[in-house]
Amino acid sequence: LPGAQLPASPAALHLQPLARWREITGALLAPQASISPKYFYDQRGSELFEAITRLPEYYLTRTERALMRRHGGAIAEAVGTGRVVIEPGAGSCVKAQALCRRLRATHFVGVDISADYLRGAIERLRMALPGVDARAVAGDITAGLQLPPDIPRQRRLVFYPGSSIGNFDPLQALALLVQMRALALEGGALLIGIDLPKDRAMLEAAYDDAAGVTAAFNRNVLVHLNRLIGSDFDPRQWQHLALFNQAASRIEMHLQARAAQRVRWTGGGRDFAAGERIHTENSYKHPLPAFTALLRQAGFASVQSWTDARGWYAVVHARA
Ligand code: AVJ
Repeated sequence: LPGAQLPASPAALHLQPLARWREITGALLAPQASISPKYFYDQRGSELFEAITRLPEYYLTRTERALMRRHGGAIAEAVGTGRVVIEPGAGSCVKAQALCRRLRATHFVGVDISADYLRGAIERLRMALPGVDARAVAGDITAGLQLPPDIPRQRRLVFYPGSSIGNFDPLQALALLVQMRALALEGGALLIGIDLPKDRAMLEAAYDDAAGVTAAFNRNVLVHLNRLIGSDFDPRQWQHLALFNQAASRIEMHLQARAAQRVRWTGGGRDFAAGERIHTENSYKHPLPAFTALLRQAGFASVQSWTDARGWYAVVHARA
């Protein structure tokens, strides 16, 4: 887009870290345009994701919850009680609360980039479990997180439920698992949820529900970007796509241009052809043996797992 001019008010540019602007616009300008799935979760996006977890087609959340209930005793026995539970991307801390109760955890550390939301969640956890020393830490584990020095170094358990690891390609996932092992320290452990490979129709329905909630969630990323980089995306011009890529064992979400259009943002822009796609998310479905191998590569030992009767989902415990 030659000669793209700055908008009347380039204030957005000053309020944003330049690094984020560069990251977002760089990805939009690549031959295959993409948006990182981390930008799904503004206020509206977080609400839409909550709604997704209650959809009949989205089996993940309720399958994990049932697994944690059904095997809660065995999991607690394997993990051990009196743990220091650390949850990266803690969000509402609802799952952590159940786990901390079950494990009679001594400490809980919720880590999230959205610090305001996290503080409220930690407050609720403290009310429900007054015996637990609960802390909110603003941070991002993918960016080399440092915990406050008074968090005990013994008996740490990194908790990463919800199959969020699926958003990372295998190499990034390996790097993240290495980070988690470093966070757990010697004698610590990881408890992680993963979604398993399954029938294409079932996967595609889970990411393209009949009520259109996932489509709204996908399109909302454009509204969020409009605020972040001062872009003028029209979400109605973009069609939600969810496709299972069998070779890579991942669900891909895309936004496909309904017509040729020009999108401008602060300091730039791009033309999109009709039918052109922006890749917005990968959600990997790791076979359990492959994921176990990844854990071992990351330095974890003695991997144990629990799977539901239908083989849809797994909760995995690995010692650091
Ligand atoms: C939050 C990454 C686990 O991949 O299933 C839900 C996000 N995207 N529907 C997933 C998501 C579309 C979700 N994770």
